[in-house]
Amino acid sequence: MAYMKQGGWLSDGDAEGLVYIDTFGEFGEVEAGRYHLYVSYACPFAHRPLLTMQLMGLQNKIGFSSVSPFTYEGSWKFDKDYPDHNLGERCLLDVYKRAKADYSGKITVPVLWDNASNTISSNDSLGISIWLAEAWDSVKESDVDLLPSDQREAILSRCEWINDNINVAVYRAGFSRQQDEYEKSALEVFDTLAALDAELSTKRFIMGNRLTLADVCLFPSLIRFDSVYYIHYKLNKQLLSQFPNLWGYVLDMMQLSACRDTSPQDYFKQHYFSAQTDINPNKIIPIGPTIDWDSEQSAALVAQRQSM
Ligand SMILES: N[C@@H](CCC(=O)N[C@@H](CS)C(=O)NCC(=O)O)C(=O)O
Repeated sequence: MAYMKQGGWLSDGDAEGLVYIDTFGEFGEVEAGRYHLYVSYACPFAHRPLLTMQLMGLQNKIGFSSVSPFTYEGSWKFDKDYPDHNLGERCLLDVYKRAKADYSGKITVPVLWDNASNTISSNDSLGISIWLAEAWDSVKESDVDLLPSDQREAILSRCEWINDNINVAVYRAGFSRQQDEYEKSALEVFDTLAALDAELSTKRFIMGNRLTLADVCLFPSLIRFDSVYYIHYKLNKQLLSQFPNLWGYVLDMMQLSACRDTSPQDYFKQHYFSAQTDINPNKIIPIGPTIDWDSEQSAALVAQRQSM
């Protein structure tokens, strides 16, 4: 496991006994141009604040950079195709070091950098998304309300459920080291997908007819399913595209530029298949699948969802 220990880099260290000193989590004032969001397009957790920002139309107020799909010494790096547009650093660990020279912990995305206080505001994907949805509501340039106050608690509890049963559950299956552990985790994922498919047969979004943070948490795992998780994590009982309601939901979401622009399938595959070498030691990137988001069949499913 790669991480930092009191400012030193351990590309393959034993994390036992590591004291995680995580002092991030302070957001400053809402100010255009002040913050920069670091993500990897591959990471479903980083996808949350990136989607939130784009769905709210905050692209002109908050910048973002994606790290390269390819890692260096087991950690996130920038390169000429995926540069750090804010600080010009070469690796994400340098951004963490700027914030805290003796940082101990993992170098994870997302990171929200505050240019005014010259530090990391937060590296917690849901925390950043909630802050964006609430604190930036009055300056947003779209009419979505991702965290309406009348449903706040219900939405956040749904986000937590989606996190445990989908977002993290697919990794549990994919990184299993025992047959029985894998089978149990993989079957749990498919039970959850079946339940969600049934749920979405009567409503367009998770909370009914409005798009909320619950969808911002669910969509990132679904959009990676057929191109990555199905083969890489051996979640191959069924393709997501074989669940009619879940697939219609994904196609419907993909009509939004915020979803389409932040879901590069080739990048997803480049990262997962090249970086997670425990699972795919030869780093072979599969040739498929080819997904046509705009076929006639897709358009018919989208029309059906949009009339719900
Ligand atoms: N608690 C974090 C978790 C994010 C996370 O797990 N990010 C992964 C990528 S999907 C990461 O950066 N991993 C790097 C590592 O573990 O070294 C959040 O939700 O914001």
